[in-house]
This record gives sequence, structure tokens and C-alpha cells, in this order.
Amino acid sequence: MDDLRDKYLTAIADAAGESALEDLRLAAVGKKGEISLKMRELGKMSPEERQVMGPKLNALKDEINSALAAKKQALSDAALDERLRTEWLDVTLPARPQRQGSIHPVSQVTEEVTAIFADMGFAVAEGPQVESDWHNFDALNIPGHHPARAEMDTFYMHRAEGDERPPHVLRTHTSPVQIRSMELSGAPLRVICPGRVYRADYDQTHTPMFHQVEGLAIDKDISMANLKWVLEEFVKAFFEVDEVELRFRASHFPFTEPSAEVDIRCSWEGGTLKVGEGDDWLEILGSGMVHPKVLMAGNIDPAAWQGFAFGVGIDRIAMLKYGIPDLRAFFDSDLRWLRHYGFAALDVPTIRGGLSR
Ligand code: 2NM
Repeated sequence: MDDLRDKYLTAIADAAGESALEDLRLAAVGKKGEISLKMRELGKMSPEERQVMGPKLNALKDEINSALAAKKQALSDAALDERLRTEWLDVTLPARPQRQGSIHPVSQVTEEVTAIFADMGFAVAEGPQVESDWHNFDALNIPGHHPARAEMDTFYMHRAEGDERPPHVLRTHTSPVQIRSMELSGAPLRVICPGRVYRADYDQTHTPMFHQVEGLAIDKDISMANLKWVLEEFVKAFFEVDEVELRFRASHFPFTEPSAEVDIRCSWEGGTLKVGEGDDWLEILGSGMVHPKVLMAGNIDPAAWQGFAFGVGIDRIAMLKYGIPDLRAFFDSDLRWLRHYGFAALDVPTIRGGLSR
């Protein structure tokens, strides 16, 4: 009996798989198994012999059955571990690595600018790219005879023969979106308007479609001092530097009074731009206090409210920040250029995480 016990327990311990284990079960405790046959022999024994052998055989059968069960569990645990180890899949990998795209610098910079102004409490508004003549010009204090209309090199939409109404235009700036925001929300108001704008101009530094962000803040006691602080905070966050110096130069826009162009102190030493130090000045912004007539066009009472506004060219500040030399390459859809200057799709700009990581 001890030989039988050793033989089967050793064989069970060494069994390589579930089918070997099943063969062992049949050989030991199956209908024609060795232990079952021994149990059948109990009938031929004397009652004294049977009284000793019966319990021993039963105990052996139980022991072998539980060894079989334990081994079966161990084998299936090992099989599961092996599957978990070999059938592993990184579900965070991109689904189609052979088609990785990239985020266009204009999109990236739009997101960066939006994140910075959102952090200062500005909402984001969008509007139509085909605008009414009134929203694009009249509401912004640019009347029909005003030279700014001609200067803007406007693209005009078609009107049917004999239709005397002024044709719609491709918006020449995003200011009409701010007129719409004033009409829609009233004062107080803090909003930025990023988007595409159009002017019939094409050379080294101009494309007929380009991108702008304009900002507008209206409240009871808003001044040029608030404008200066907001623009300083913006420039520091955008160029990721701790200190900047801004220079306001008197200028003229029909929609602001007074108006100022804003330069930032910089250096071009070694051909690379450093913001906040050096003896050069970089012109990046137009700004001013919103003209009372513009507030009135937006149904806001200029006797009760005032505000500042500004406009930035996105393409230009993208070129400056990321060292992109040629504006026209922005719109060539050249995949090699996009791979070089593009951004990873999952690197969303955040104020805390650093904008351009
Ligand atoms: C600029 C410069 C100065 C401007 C004005 C407005 C509005 F609609 F609120 F009056 N939005 N943006 C503005 C002012 C834009 O771009 C160079």
C-alpha cells in the first residue's frame, strides 16, 4: 500500500499537464484503477483483514483524490499566470502607429493663448467667417468712406445683379465676433475671439488667410493699467519667462481711443529670440480703450461702461516662439514640415504643466 501511495503521489506531483493528470486519475481511482481493483478485493478478505484494509484503502483513495485536486488547481493557476504574462497588451499605445499625425503649430499656439486667457477669466467666443458688412466695418467705427476699408484689402462675397445691399465679406479681423458677444451677453464682459481672418494680400510676410486672437474686457472701471497688466501676464506666460518689459507706442485704430501698439523687450543674440532681455523691441500687439461708438454698436452704454481691447497675430507669435522662419510654409500641408514643427496630439497645453512641453 505504501508503494502504491508513493508511486501515485510522486507521479501527481510531476504531472506536466491536465491530460497527464487525468491519465493518472484513471490509473489510480478510475473504475479499473489500481486502488479501485484493490477495493474490490476487500470482498474476498476475512472480516478481520477487511476491518484493517478497508479504512486504509479509503484513506489512500481520499489522499490521492485531494492530491489530484490540488495539482489540478496548481496547473490551472500556472496556465493563467502564463497567459497573463504572454498575452499582455498596452492599451495606451496609439491604435495605428503607422499613421501618427501631429498638431499644427497654429492649433497649438491657439490652445496656448486660450489657456492663458482662460486662466485670467476670459471666455472664448467664435463667430462666422463670412460676415455682414455692418459687423465687420460699421459697428467697429469704420464707415464706408473710411480709408481702413480700402487698406484692409477685403474679399467681398457675390451679390445678385441689381441687389443694392452691401455685400457680405470674409471677415478681415475677429472684432466682429466681439460685437456679437456684446450684443449677446452685454456688460460686464471678458472674452477672447481666436480664429481665421482674410485679407487680399500675399507676399513673404502675408498670406490671404491668417489667424488672430482678439481680446475684450468691459466693466465699470477698466483702464489702460488693467490692459498693461493683462498683456504682461500674457507675454510672460506665452514666452515662458519670469520677467518682461512692454513698451506702449501711441497709434491709431478706428475702434479704440486711445490706441497703442505694444512692443516687448528682446534680444536676437546668436540668431535666436530671447524675450525679456536685450536692446531690441519686438512689435506683437495692437490695443486700446474701446471707442464709445463701438460700445454703442454692441448695445452697451458708454456712459456706464468702458473697456480695453487688443489683437494679436497667432501665426506671427507662433513663428517667434517656435523659431519657424517662413510664414508660407504654415499653409503648404507639407507632411515633412508638419512632422518637424508639429506637436504630439496628447500634449495639451496647461498653465501649470508648462505650455509647450
Ligand atoms: C486690435 C487692436 C486694437 C479690437 C477692438 C475690438 C472691439 F471689437 F472690441 F472693439 N476688438 N479688438 C482691437 C483693438 C484689435 O488688433 C490689432
